[in-house]
Amino acid sequence: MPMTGKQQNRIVSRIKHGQRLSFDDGLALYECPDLNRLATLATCVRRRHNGNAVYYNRNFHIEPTNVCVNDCVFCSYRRRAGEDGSWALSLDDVRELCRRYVGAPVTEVHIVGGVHPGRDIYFYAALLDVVRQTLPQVAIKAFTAVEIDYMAKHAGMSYEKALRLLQENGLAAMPGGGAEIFDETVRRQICPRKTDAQTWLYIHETAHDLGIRTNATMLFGHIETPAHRIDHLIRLRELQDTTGGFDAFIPLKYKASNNALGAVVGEISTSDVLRTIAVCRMMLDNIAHIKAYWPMLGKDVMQLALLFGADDIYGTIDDSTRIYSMAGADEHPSLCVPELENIITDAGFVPTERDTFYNTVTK
Ligand code: V47
Ligand code: SF4
Repeated sequence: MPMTGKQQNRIVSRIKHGQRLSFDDGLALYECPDLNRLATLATCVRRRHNGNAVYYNRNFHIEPTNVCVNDCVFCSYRRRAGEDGSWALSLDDVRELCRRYVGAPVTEVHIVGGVHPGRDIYFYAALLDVVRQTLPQVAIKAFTAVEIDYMAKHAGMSYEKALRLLQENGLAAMPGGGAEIFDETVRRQICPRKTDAQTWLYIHETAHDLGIRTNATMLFGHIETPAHRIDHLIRLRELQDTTGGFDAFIPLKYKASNNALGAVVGEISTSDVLRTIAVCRMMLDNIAHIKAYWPMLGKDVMQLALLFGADDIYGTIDDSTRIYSMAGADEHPSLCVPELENIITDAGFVPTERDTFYNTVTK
């Protein structure tokens, strides 16, 4: 049902005064026929958090393996051990990969992969140590809560002990993957074996308590409804009220190529993507940054996303991430700094290089 004039006035007034939006407000925003209106409102919120800055960082990815014990139906990336197209990097492979960046101005390495049944927390602690020894200046953002869950259970450790061990070996921050959609009925259908919502949130809470900053994601545009998305955002907002440990939120648009779910659902339109980014910006009043993840959105939509509340266009990723290319995005995602800066300037914002913790990097 389209939003009434009264509802619209209430939401506009709440946004102007920096007041929290309710579940119903979020749903009403999804019904708003006027996309320009959403852009204006989301921009009002983004300016309060970030002024005119649009952030980027210089990073690269390591994907240690695509072998995974889970079988999420949206995943194009996962393989069984030994299957064609599977990989599992050794510690020497990781060292070799890191050596390519010695002396390069990267400030972050992002490490995410599948949940390999043959690799335990001690392997991953050693992997962190290899990265730290090879690139001591680079902040390590590694392992989704799903990977941590498996490592801890496999080692019979509490999440706190597991996270401490990884932290002692160089873990500085955690990416936001594995959150998907928290609603239990949707989760059972799209990722039945994955860490449940409560555990995902608990692992992030534990990380925050240990001083490990984290991100959060939401995989949208598959079988979920707007109500499921708003519920997801509110669960994150509640945890953030308690810990303040989330730095950024990344709405991830579902890509339909080469995965089982793609046989049943297609991909949503650009206007639905932009609407969702705007609603995320408005609902998550206590998370400072919204990332438009360009390897998944493409460069043009990423630039449009800046007008719908996003303030971070992620990094200068080399062609090292395969999660999205295997799901139908660009084959070799890579953007250089002048290109990133032009995209930001052309959209009317100020390019700002950041480190993992959103400190400005001066050139
Ligand atoms: O959780 C998997 C998603 C995530 C598909 O924290 C898909 O800075 C779309 O953690 N279509 C992992 N998405 C990626 C991740 C991440 C990405 C960017 C930035 C950060 C950060 C973290 O990739 C998974 C899942 O939601 N994903 N398959 C697909 N077909
Ligand atoms: Fe495994 Fe991640 Fe793919 Fe799920 S999305 S099957 S956890 S690699």
